[in-house]
Formats: sequence, C-alpha cells, structure tokens
Amino acid sequence: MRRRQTALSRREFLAASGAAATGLILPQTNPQRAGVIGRPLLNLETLEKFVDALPIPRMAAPSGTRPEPRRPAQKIPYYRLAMRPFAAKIHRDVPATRFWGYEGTSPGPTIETRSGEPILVEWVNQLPATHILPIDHTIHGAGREIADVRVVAHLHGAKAPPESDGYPEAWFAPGKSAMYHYPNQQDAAMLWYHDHALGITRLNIYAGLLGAYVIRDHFEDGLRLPRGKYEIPLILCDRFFDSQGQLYYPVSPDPESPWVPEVFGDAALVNGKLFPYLEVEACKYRFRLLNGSNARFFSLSFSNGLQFHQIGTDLGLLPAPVPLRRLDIAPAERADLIVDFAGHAGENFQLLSTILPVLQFRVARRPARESGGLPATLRPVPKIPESAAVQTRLLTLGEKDDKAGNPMTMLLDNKHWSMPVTETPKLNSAEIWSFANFTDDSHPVHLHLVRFQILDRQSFEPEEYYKQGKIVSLANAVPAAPNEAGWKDTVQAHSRMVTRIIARFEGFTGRYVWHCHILEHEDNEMMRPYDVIA
Ligand SMILES: [Cu+2]
Repeated sequence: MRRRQTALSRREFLAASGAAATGLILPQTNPQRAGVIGRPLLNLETLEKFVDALPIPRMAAPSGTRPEPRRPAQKIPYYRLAMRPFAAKIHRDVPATRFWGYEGTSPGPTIETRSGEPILVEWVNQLPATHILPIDHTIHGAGREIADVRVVAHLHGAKAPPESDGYPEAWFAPGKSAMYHYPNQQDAAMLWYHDHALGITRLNIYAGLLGAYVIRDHFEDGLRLPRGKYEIPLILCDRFFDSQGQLYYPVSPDPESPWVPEVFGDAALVNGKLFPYLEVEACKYRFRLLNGSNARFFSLSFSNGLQFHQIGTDLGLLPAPVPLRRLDIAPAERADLIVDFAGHAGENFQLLSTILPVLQFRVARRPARESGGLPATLRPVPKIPESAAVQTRLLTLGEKDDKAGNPMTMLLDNKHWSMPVTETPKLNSAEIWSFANFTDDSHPVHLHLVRFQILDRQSFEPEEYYKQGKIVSLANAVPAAPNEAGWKDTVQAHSRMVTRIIARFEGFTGRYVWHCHILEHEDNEMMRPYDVIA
C-alpha cells in the first residue's frame, strides 16, 4: 500500500479524481469521473461493446532499395515512414479521434523482415509545430527554448548501431527526417518501434506513435506455428478519451508543471479500437501481444478460463510452451501466445483485463482444419552462466518526493540523466545488473541494444539499507517464472525486490540508454545513458 499518509499528495489527488489509479493495487474498473481536471470523459459504460471488428495493422511496403551503408555495392530494402496527424474511429458510436501516427495510422504499419537481412528506414517528421498534449517544460530536455514537437524513433529490442538507435537527444523537428539502418542480426521476435524524444516520449506515444516490427528466421519457420491469417498482432494501449472522443492526457494541479507520475487510462485500445471483436475459426491462433501502454500493467485472462500457451518472450521463442490461464504483462513487454479455439466452436468469449473485457472472440461453428502446431519444444535458450559475468552492478530504482510526499522525479542509481555515464560494459563481455527497487511501484526496466536473461528476484528491506549501507535480504531469491525464462529486453522490477539480470553486451560499441518503461518515469529522469566500450 501507499506509504504516504500526508494531506492529499499529487498522486492521491489524481487517483481520487480518476485521472490515475495504481495499476497493480486498484482494480482496473472505471474510476469515478467527478473531479477530473479539464473535461468530462467518454462514458464507457454506455458504449455498446463488440460492434467493431478488430483491425489488423497493414504491412509496411518498401519504397525501393538503397545501398547498404557498410557495403554500398549491396542494395537493401528502403522504407519511408512519415509521422502525421490523422483522425480515426476508435468505436462505431464515438466521433473520430485525432491521433498522431506513422503513415497516418496507430498502430503504424507492421514492418516484417528476416534475420540477417538489413533494411533502411527513413523516419520523417511531418507533424505540426504545436503539440496536441500538455508539455511540461520543467522536466529534462523539454525546455521552452526548443521545438515543442520533436521526434526520434527507437526500434525497441533491436541490435542496432548507436546512430540508428534513436538516442533521446537525437530528435528532429517537423520538416526533418532521419535515415536509420537496422541490420536485423538477431533471432526471430516481435520488436516494436515508437517515439523516444527526451522529455515528451510519454506524450508522443500516447498520441499514437508506435507500431510493430516482426523479424522471422528459418528456425521459427521450421516449427510450423500458425501463420498468415492465423497469426495476429494484439497491441494493447490504455488511454483516456473525453466525451467528444478526443485523447485526454491527465495533468497535475500545477499549470506550470503538468507532469503526472503515472497515467492509467480507463479505455483499453486493441490495435486502435475500443471493445473490438475478432471472428476466429475453431483452431490454433498465434497472437503477438504488446503492451504499448504508458504505465499500465495488464493482467490478462479469458472470460471462460481458457488455458493458453506462451511460446515466446520479448526477444524470441521460449525453450518450450508454458501453459497459462493468466498473463501479467508490463509496458513494453511482448508475449508470443498460442490460443487454441478447438472445442469452442460457436462460442463467444472475451479477453479480460483483470475483470473488464477488452476483446471478444467469436468462434465459428463449423469445424476447422489445423492451422499450425504447438510443438512440445521450441528453441533452446542457452543459459548465460553467472560465472561468465565480469562485473556486477547494484543499481537502485528510486523516487524523490516533495515535502508533501508527492513524487517529483524518479532516479536510477540516484543519478540524473545529465550526469556523466557510469555504466560502461566492455563489448562482448557479460555483466549482472541488480535492480534494487526502493519505491512502491513496479518498474519495467529496459536496456537498449542487448537481450538479457532474468536470474532471480529477492525481497529486501529498504530501511536496513539506509541503516547498514548494504542490501539485507528478507527471503530466498526466486528464479524467473517459466514464461520469463527466455530472451528479454524489459524486466519487471518489483517493489522492495532486487531483480537480477545477466546480459552479454554484443553488437556495437557506443552510447545507448537504459530506462524505466513507465513513460512518465522515463520522461522525468528515470533514464540513464550507458556506453559499450571497446
Ligand atoms: Cu518506473
């Protein structure tokens, strides 16, 4: 529970007003609406559910070929994705919503590539000069002296050279573009692209700047998993909409500093629709799930209790399918799922977020042919032995509050974004990073460039750390859950736990970042640069 017992803190104010709720503690029901700052919200209770078909983001098509930057004799596919304002219907009975999106859609078009086949993407900023959401000019990198609208695309999960990684300060203003090179020298997985501009990432992504990026390879092909119309991306994003159907981003009571510590919207979009339905055949489907929310941890299950299998994590296939009836997925995490609708012909049931429906499945009555398999084993994930680590870093996750207990900023290792680099792993070396979370929140911690494995989590007592200057464990370490025991790029670091990961820093030398993927935290100092050195 919250430790703050003082007069209404900023966070409590927002929770009470319905503009924020603590995703893990409070049920994700419709918050009370009275007192929301600004304007009345869309009434979700009166909206008819399951009247819109689930949209499937279209596939991006290359605009031609260009020379490969490192081997100019070789021509590689060239994509051009422009960021533009657009309007789209989130629901049959809601007026069209103004969004920002790649190629005028949100989620943007899905880029599909193959492992080992590099591509170029030109990210083009065709947005207007004024932001549609409230900028806080007091937080890092968001001063009044620079352009309000600025973007930089990051391909989350990519082993990409630093100049193509979307460094948060490498943003560009409307009218400009950036050419990025993605070598795709990595295993089959679903990555995602999204904006990463310093100090306004939370607003740019909330406005709609995200999309899926799928890498395939021969190993995955050989497993004969459901493909084509039987493989469907499910991109979940929570949002607030006002009564006119427009995006609403909560603000603090202080007009000079509108930043809020977290946003948990009451409306869950699936591929850009509210309460969509999906007609399926009575056979296996592969769902590529992404939590694209700013701060919400989704706890997902089926209304009929259906068991499903997780076959992959953020960055690839698991060693074997893991049977689940509930999946907890943090912002930026992906889950590769197989759901078998056989035996449910003619039924309708829903995907639930905690207790609320987000997507309805309508299973056809007629029997279906088999769409693909669910192999007993998938892809070996060789463990990186702890003995391979040349360095162990203890890194704190902390929060600075004002006198009233309002969270004012979030820090990694008690350091601000602008302080000198302190994490300098050597190329090709392995390191253990231990995240000691002193806060009351779970933080999804993301490292750029690398894939990692979760070693374990162990609870500790923050007060003892303050007294003794060292971590005092309260219980035995708990290994990663079976459905986390694969390649990851984002890890849930829970409150008052030390979460340990191990990574090999392969691919490129240069400047990258690691950060919390709660976007309100990331935008307010919970992000640090790191250097991979030769
Ligand atoms: Cu965080």
